[in-house]
Amino acid sequence: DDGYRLWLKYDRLADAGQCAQYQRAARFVATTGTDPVLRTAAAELQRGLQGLLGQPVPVQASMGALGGGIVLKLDRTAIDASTPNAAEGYRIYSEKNNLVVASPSAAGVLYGAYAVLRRVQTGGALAGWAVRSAPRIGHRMINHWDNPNGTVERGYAGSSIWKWDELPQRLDPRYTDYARANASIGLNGVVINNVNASARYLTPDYLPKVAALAGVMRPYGIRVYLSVFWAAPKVLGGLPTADPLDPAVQRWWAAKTDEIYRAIPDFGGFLVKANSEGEPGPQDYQRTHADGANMLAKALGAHDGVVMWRAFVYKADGSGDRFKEAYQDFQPLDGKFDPKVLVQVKNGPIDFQAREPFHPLFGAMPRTPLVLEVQLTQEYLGFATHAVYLGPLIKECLEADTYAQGPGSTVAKVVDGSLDRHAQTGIAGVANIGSVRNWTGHPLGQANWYAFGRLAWDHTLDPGALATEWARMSLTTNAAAVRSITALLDQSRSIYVRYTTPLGLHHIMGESIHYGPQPWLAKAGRPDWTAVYYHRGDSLGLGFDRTATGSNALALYRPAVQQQWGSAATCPLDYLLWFHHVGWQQPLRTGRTLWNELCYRYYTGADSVAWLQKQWAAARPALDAEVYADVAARLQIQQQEAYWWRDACVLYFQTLARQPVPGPFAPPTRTLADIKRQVQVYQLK
Ligand code: BDP
Repeated sequence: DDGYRLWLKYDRLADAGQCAQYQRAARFVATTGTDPVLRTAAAELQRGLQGLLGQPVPVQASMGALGGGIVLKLDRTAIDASTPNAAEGYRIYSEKNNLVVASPSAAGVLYGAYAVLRRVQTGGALAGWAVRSAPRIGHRMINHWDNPNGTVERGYAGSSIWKWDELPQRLDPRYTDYARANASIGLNGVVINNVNASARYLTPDYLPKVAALAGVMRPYGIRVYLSVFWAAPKVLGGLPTADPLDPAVQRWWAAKTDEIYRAIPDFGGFLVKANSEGEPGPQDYQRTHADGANMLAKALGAHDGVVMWRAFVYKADGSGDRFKEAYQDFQPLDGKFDPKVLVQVKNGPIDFQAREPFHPLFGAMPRTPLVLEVQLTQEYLGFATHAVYLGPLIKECLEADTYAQGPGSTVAKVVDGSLDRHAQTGIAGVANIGSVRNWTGHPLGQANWYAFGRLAWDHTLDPGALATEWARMSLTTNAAAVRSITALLDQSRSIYVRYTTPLGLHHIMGESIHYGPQPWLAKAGRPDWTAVYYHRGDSLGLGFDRTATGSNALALYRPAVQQQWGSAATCPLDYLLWFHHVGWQQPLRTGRTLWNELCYRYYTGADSVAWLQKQWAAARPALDAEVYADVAARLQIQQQEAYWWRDACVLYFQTLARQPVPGPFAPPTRTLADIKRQVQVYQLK
């Protein structure tokens, strides 16, 4: 198995009894009409069921007299209209010996069709099955960081899947399979290019190419969006400025937007990274992010599209606490954005670290719809060599309580619009997808794409259950094997945190590449790109004091949150060094001193990779040999690199703490100099 089919494998079910039951319930698929999305739903069901059940499943217009089939139908009353995103919801129920999949929209029927397939793939009964489901979040997006030259920023799975030189004439079949995969997990939007955007996509040369991709996505209920380069009116329009308040600039964007909609009538809208990491933006003209976003919203005019404006900004000079900067720029703009604007906020205040506290903007901008952005590509999580299942990370953020309107004001409720009654809502995952045959490089990385989509649909789902679902659909139906793979996935992120950044350490990875450890990094392009800026280690202790005696970033949160994290004595250890500078000899509530606890976590974390390997080995008899070997080899690399992280961090922090490695752990056999040499290799051009 080369992994290409993802979770849409549809191999013949092994259990003959079960198969026979499904066969009786899936003799045909009935649907009428010519709607392309409805046609997709029927075709996907046919394809999936024929594979799983090994019998012909004709698509027909009538349900016949005897029943025993699956009926797809548009029905405005299928989902209560007051349910958020009701139009995309589906209802599945039995009627006259048929299973009916009904929705107010063809896209909803498609999602229901995939739910039927998932049900069969995971062994649930079809007879008597009744379910109603609507997505809790409206814009469920994949953000590609793909460049026009085919590279992918922070991509570890080959090159871009988009072949610009072949478009629009040649449509790689992979585009369709990509659309199928997204639709099957409920995703409905794709930003096809990098936030560090090229103006190229907006040219008359490239718009037909983008339109061709949109044409592939459309029958799967997916809309295409573009990241835009803020200075495009200068680069493409020959204007002297990109000032959002300049009428010529406004006219340029309005005309460009009309041109896009002529080519792509269902174009989704714009994603913008402005005044961040060297990208131009409205602040270049002393305008605010709201001025910029609102200008684009006006340009969209009557078109059905949105602006997703990123809040990932931090001061160009690296002064201050980066933790606070997006908040300082954006929070005062709450209430100033056009209704077509959503502000897109990363899960944490710094940058996709293995564990971050939730971003303080969540709960602080009640009048602005906030899109949650998470990173599926493992930029800071070991690329495609470390197994890190992100379900728990995403869920941890969604469940974090902002206390914005008292207890229970979770990030999920901010994002799904229920807390502040927003109709526009969104969630975005930065793609971990590339041109390699198995899409994600690490075969287990597929689970991150999968879990993201499922949580985007319903954030109340359990990440462990999603891991099980994914493993069953993608790897094996053997129950014991699925259990050990689920355990592996479920624990993988917390193990990664332990051997890389325990106790709330963050941003101590290799310079620019963001791979491997480099906690000693003290000089970089700017202070907030170093490691010492974040860990603040010295002879006394370790950690960034973000309380009132330090940067006071903690004050950005509600009092109840401040109380939770505000005292080193009571702060959960997972967040300790995010907020406190703690003495090396300070006893923690585990009974160990900070230094000993740090060592304890690095050592046990690194050793736990052996446990991951054991889980994988236990599943071996039930796994495809090719997939087994691939993951097993990657786990070996992970083991080796976990020791690398451990030794680098223990040895470096030891130069500050001046304490021995506590028993029963043996001190590293290599020296810090050995490790630094190894890290330098990654910094060579
Ligand atoms: C950082 C990445 C950088 C991205 C940036 C972003 O290192 O490549 O451009 O995020 O999100 O983590 O804009």
